[in-house]
Amino acid sequence: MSTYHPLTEVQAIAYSRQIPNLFQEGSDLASQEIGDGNLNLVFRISETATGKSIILKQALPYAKVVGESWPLTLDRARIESEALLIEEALNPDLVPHVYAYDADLALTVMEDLSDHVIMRKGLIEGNQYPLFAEHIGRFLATTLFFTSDLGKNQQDKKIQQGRFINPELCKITEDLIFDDPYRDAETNNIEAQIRDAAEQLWTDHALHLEVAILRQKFLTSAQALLHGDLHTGSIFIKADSTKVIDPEFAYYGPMGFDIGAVLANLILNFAAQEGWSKDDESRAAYRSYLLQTVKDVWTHFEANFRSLWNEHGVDRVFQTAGYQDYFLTNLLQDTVGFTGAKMVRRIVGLAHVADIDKIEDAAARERAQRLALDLGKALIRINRQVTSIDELIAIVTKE
Ligand code: SR1
Ligand code: MG
Repeated sequence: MSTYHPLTEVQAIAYSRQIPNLFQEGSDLASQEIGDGNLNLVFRISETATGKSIILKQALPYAKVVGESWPLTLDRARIESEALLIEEALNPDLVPHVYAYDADLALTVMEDLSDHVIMRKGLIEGNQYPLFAEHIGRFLATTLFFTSDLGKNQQDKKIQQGRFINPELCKITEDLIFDDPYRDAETNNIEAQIRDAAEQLWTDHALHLEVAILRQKFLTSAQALLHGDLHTGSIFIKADSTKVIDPEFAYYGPMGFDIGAVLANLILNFAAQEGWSKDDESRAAYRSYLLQTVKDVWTHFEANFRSLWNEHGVDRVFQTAGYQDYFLTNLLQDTVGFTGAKMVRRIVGLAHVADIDKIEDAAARERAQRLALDLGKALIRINRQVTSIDELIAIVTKE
């Protein structure tokens, strides 16, 4: 019989006491539920005497953002903990360490990263992270390459894929990103001031064709083990360190979906500068930093990925002259398309981003929303024609 129950702050302390080799027996422990995401409980447990702390992340059997009317599998906690272990083995410096996983409670015990900040918050505050592009480019290249048929034994890859069949979480993405924004869906969350722009989306048939092609890739293209929800709220950061968290949406999917998630959230913040920058000069400077980061993420990713392929490729046929270039052009195109789709969903879909929603001035917020929507649509429209990252940058600069 399952012993699952959502923990209280007090129960989280009792649970932490019985984890071996963490806290001193009988020491004073403090507990705080700090989860601000859409789905889970997150407890921070700290030992008063030593300052030592851990995180307990527990899945709820429903989507917290909507309520108990939206049941959600607890198996996502297993998927998250297994994905973190795979990611940590490939990039030890770029993910939190997992101390333990409890299947009965759907709970993962992991390293506390409270000395970092959530990157979305850092960007909203106008901070710059010069090492981020190198870190995330390496994370993406290593994780995507070594879990794909390019870098992993292809029989082992199929077996691993079986552990990451994640139908319920994938369904959320299929609906919220690749369907609902393009029709008058009940789940949509559209501010009245941009209703006209949302309605235009619903009748844009050329756009719908591109979204259908992207949706098909999301449903069927099992290229690599994805994080599955790699927005700036899934990244902890400080000047010299980047940590990717929260891979509960992990599954085998198209590589461009993860890369696009990173780029989309940088460009959403670019649009949000309508509300955050104090004057034209600071707006231009911060936007230029964001766009340079977009370009650098792709450049670091591509350089790392090509070098891994050249050194560790497992497939003789994939070493055929010209195939690597063909693959990377297609991947860039997918990335551009998924970037656009991930921007559109954050403006008219169920789950928005604080970068834009927290702009208090309604007129500035509307400008940011319209800009993000226009950029997202432009990227979706152009995706299958792009051949260099500079074309993506040119579209964002031009809109
Ligand atoms: C019901 S969950 C809404 C969104 O939150 C997650 O972070 C994913 O992006 C999902 O689409
Ligand atoms: Mg999350």
